Amino acid sequence: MQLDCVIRGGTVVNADGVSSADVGIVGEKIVALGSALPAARREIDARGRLVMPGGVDSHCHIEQVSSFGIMCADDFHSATVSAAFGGTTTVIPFCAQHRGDRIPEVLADYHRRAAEKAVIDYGFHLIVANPDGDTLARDLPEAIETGIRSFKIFMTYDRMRLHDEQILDVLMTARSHGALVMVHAENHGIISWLAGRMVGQGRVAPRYHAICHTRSSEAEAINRVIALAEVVDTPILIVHVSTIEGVAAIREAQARGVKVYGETCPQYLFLTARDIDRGLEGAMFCCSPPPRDEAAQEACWQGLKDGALAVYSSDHAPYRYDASGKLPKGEKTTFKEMANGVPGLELRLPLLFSQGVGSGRISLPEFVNLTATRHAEIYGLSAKGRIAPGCDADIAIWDPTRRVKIDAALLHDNTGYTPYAGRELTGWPVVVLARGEQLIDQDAAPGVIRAERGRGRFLARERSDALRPAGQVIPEVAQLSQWGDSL
Ligand code: DUC
Ligand code: ZN
Ligand code: ZN
Repeated sequence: MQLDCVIRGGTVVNADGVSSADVGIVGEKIVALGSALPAARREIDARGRLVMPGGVDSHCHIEQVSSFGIMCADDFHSATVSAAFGGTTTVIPFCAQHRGDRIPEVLADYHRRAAEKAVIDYGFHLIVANPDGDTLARDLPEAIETGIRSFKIFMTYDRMRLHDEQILDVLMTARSHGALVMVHAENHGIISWLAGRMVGQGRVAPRYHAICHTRSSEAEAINRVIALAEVVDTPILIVHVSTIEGVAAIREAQARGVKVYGETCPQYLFLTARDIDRGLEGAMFCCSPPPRDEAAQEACWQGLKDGALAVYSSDHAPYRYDASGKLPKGEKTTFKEMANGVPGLELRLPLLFSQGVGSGRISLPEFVNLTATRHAEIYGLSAKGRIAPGCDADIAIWDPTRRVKIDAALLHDNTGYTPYAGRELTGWPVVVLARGEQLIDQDAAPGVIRAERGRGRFLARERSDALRPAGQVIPEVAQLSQWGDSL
């Protein structure tokens, strides 16, 4: 067979192991893995380099309006360009329903904007803020039919949060039609009550944000939503887990047989609340939940190691340090008014590689699993996240020795700063292919991306194993005959 491209002489890393192999590509697909593959039209020399699946970032906010009505700094072009430079070749951002929005219109709007601009492939999750009768009976099942197989729900934020009965409704719909429910788990009452007191006392600096979002608020909400998921035996995924207690609650539930997945993000491994404690500039480190302390970082690392946390995503939520984002009221902005979130699409992989693989905390296969393979498995993208015949040729070739000092000017998103400025990382993606097209070659053309706007494709996601109920209905509920098979 005439190969279009061979990546020759590299070390191929998959979630199940490391091997020395050439990778043969025809068109958009990987077709062969082996030694001494025949000459191809295009040859990429990967000697001394790691050949890894492009990252799959299953949690990022792109061209999305927050519940405060603030548009984030990246559109589908800048965000996907930034992702590609960081070695990520698939993203799953959110289509956000706000109260009063109709879901079909929300979806059409995001589809249109992404199709015009994305340079890498993308799926969508759907944020559900208004689970009324039509939404549950018609709009969510229809969205699932189109391959949007995950919903995000919030337990906090005045304009987004669902109460327990609404959460049960969404869980039941997800169970019946095959979707995963992602949960922003923080106790609203604790946070808003504390924030009200702080603001009343004139304590309005960013550091009070971290104080109001207590560890207990995360722990309570995670435990509560796990209890709700158990009632209807529906798999859930807790996003952006940040605390010792949160990781422990997920691990305990998993040990009981509950199907609950966890996610953590760079900000919970590499930042602490001390980063926020620098006056107004702390706003650049403010996200929800907030970074905690070294012990919490350790718990998150441990969770990634033992599977309590299945995936490591960016939660890229970019807001500029100006009136368009973090500081709507300039220097008078209180922590309650500033947009929540930090950028991370481009540095997600380099940070974990340098600090995780480089320090020996995680192995290369674990790195690939946490950044690509597990995302693809859980979110139903069987052609992504692996270097294997039949998979899409989405590949990042890494120079494991390249040292890079982080500076916002190096990055390609529109945030204008990075919380990781000044850090020295070792290991960097130098060549990036997406469905066989070489988008980036940092050796031949540093800082250049060759990718047509809109080349990225929408990915209708499959019904993955993660969506299958555990088969563990609590006995009292199982006896309710009217629920019968629908449970
Ligand atoms: N939740 C997120 O997942 N991202 C940004 C802000 C938030 O509350
Ligand atoms: Zn969230
Ligand atoms: Zn998020």
